[in-house]
Parts: sequence; structure tokens; C-alpha cells
Amino acid sequence: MLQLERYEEYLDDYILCEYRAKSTFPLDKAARAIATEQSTGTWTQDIKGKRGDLTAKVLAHEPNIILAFPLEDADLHMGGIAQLLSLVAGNLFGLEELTSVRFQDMYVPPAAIKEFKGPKFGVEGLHECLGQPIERPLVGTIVKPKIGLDPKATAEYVYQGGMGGLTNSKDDETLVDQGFCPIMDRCVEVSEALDRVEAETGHKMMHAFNITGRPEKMLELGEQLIEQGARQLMVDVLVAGFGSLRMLAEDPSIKVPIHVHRAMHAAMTRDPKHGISMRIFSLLTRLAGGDALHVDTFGVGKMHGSAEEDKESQLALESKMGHLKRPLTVCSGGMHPGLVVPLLKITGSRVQLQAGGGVAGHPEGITAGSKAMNQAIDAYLAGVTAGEYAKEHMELALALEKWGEVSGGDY
Ligand code: CAP
Ligand code: MG
Repeated sequence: MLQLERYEEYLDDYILCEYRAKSTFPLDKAARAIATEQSTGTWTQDIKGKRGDLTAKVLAHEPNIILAFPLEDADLHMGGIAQLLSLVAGNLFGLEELTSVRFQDMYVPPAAIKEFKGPKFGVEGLHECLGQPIERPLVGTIVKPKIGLDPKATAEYVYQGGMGGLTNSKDDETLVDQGFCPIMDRCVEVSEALDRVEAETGHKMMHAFNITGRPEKMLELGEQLIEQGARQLMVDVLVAGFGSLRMLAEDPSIKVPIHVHRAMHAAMTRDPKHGISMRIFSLLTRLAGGDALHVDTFGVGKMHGSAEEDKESQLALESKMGHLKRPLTVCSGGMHPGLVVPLLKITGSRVQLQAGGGVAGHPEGITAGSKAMNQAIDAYLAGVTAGEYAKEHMELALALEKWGEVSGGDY
């Protein structure tokens, strides 16, 4: 991560970027190549232009390259995050001078942050909507199978999760408005299921409807769903674009939290030598106004990832960043009750845990799987292992029997 204290003189008027680069040339030459390509230069130096104050500065080149882009190079009002990405993460990845390059970290100055409204809800707002104490992690499921259920079957899944004490459920990232499950019908059925849970138990739950798609249709669909009772929306931000997320988040008619999925991120985040870190996407999601973001499972679970990088992503969501609210860190992907305690020991409790197969696959079904997730959270809050807690809690015991329990450091 950037050590900002080294660059104090740049913190008002520059966007700082850190790149991990490999080159057949000396790294200072590689650094200049990136600075030139991404600001006022071209490959042939004989083209004159307004260099000087618009040219990106090389602040360091080893161990990582640190560039300072003049804030004037960015157009955060009209160009927004799209232009910012072209500026700091565009052509550079293809430069011949580089054998590999990974965009690791970015600092956005206060004058730039002011251009963004940011999340409407964030961690505190989500807990308020659900009537949940901030000290308790939110716990959700992803309706499984990913696609194929009709609206009524989807609603039944959500109802069973709510009866097991889940605070959240969501569409999977590939479900939007397919013929087998029209989103408006799904919204009617699921909203009724959430109302039933609340009427029968007093427990509040929200379901995130995935509206990822054509930008010109997303806002209208979001408004229709809210009209129909939707309590949360979802956007797959990397395929939809940060501009679509910002459009929804900054529109006053979208009065519900937005859950942000990161499908396709691993095409850019997975290779430690080349691509873009998840920390960058976390910063951009916060600027764009996402209320909750999939960050990873901190080295636990099915998705490739590292606890260190995930912590850096969580910091991007939780550190002070001007007026911007803090989006909630979502831990999902192969999650099940046996992973909850060790994961929460890493993340702390300001997270949303999410399990699809880890709820639906419980031997006694969705409600029992939901109870098992909650019991694992209770174990963490009580400072005991899941195995200990399972002695008095059958649903957790059955989950541990099926999937095992991971104790700290075993993964
Ligand atoms: C999890 C999930 C999420 C992953 C995405 C899936 O299902 O619904 O999309 O969490 O990864 O489709 O895999 P399971 P990440 O709980 O059944 O694994 O959260 O890391 O972006
Ligand atoms: Mg999914």
C-alpha cells in the first residue's frame, strides 16, 4: 500500500498510483514510459504539447512505481470513474517496455472525493434497515441453484432462510430477468415472503434483486422494483460498469441499499504480477456508491485469494475517505458454518457473511442451514469454537459433521 506520509506535498492536487512492474529495461525508464503514455506524451517525443503541469510525475520506481497524476488530468464530473480508469489503468498494461504490471493502490485527493456522493447507506445504514446491532455480522444466502428456480420457488427459498434468521438474501450474479424467473414476478413473490417472515417472527430481512444490464434500463427497473417492494438492489459492477453503479447510487429515486457483486474481477485481480488489485475496485465501488461489496473470504473458502490483500480491500472500504460512508465488506464463496469463526477472527464482525451452498446444502435444509450460520456467529461472539457451541446446537453440529470445522490457521 502507498505510504502517503512520504508524499505529503502531493496530497492536495494529485492522484497517486502505485504499480508493481517488471521490465527488461531499468525500472526508472519503465516508470517514465507509464507516466508518458498515461498523460501528455506519445511514443515519439517530437510531438509538442502542453507538457509541464499536466504530465504525470514519477515519484519512485522501486520497489514499486509511484506516479502522481495532476488532478487536472482527471474529469470526475463528466468522465467520472470511466475516464479515471483510462487515465490511471488504461494503455499501460500493454506497453512493450513492461513484461508485467499490476495496479496495486491509488490515493484520491479530497477535492476529487467531493465530486462523488458515495454510498447512501453503508455499514450503519444497512444495520439500521435490518434492526441489527452493529456488533453482529449480517448473514445472508445466495438463492441456489444460481439460475432455474421460478419466482415462487425463489420466494420459498428466501422465506426458509428468513425463518432461520438470515438478515439477507440475494439473486445470484447470473440471474436478472430471464424467462424462467421474470424479475418483477420474482419481486412480488419474494417481497411477500419477506413480509411473511416479519409478520411471523418480527425478524427483518432484505433480498437484493440483480438489475445488472443495459444502463438505460437499470434505473427504470430499479425504480419499478422499489415501487413493488424491493428492499435492496444488486449490481455486478465490473460487467455493468462503475458509471452504472454511480448512476443508481446517486439517483434520489433509488432509496434502497445497493449490494455490489464483483463477477469477472479475477480476470484482473488473480495474477499477483499483472492486472489490478481488488483494493482498487474496492476504492472505486466506494466512490461510485456501493453499500456492500464482495471482497473475498480472506484465504478461507472456495475462491482464490489472500488474507493480506483482502485486508487491504477491507481497509479501502472502512478507512476514512472524506464524507464517504463505509460500504460493508461481504465475505462469500464456498462459505459454510465451519469457516465462520476463523474468518471472523480475521475480519472482525463488521462484515456480511454469505453462504449459498453452505446454507442450501445443509442436511436438514435451508432453515437449518441458516440457523447453523447464525449459531456459528453466536460461537464467535461468545469466544468459543463452533465445535464447542455445536454441543448444544444441533443445526451447527450437523453442518460441521457434513463440511467439517476449520480452526484458525488450518487454511
Ligand atoms: C457464492 C457465489 C458468489 C461467490 C462469488 C457463487 O456461492 O454465489 O457469486 O461468492 O465470489 O456463485 O459462487 P457459494 P466472491 O456460497 O455457493 O459458494 O464473493 O469472491 O466474489
Ligand atoms: Mg454467485
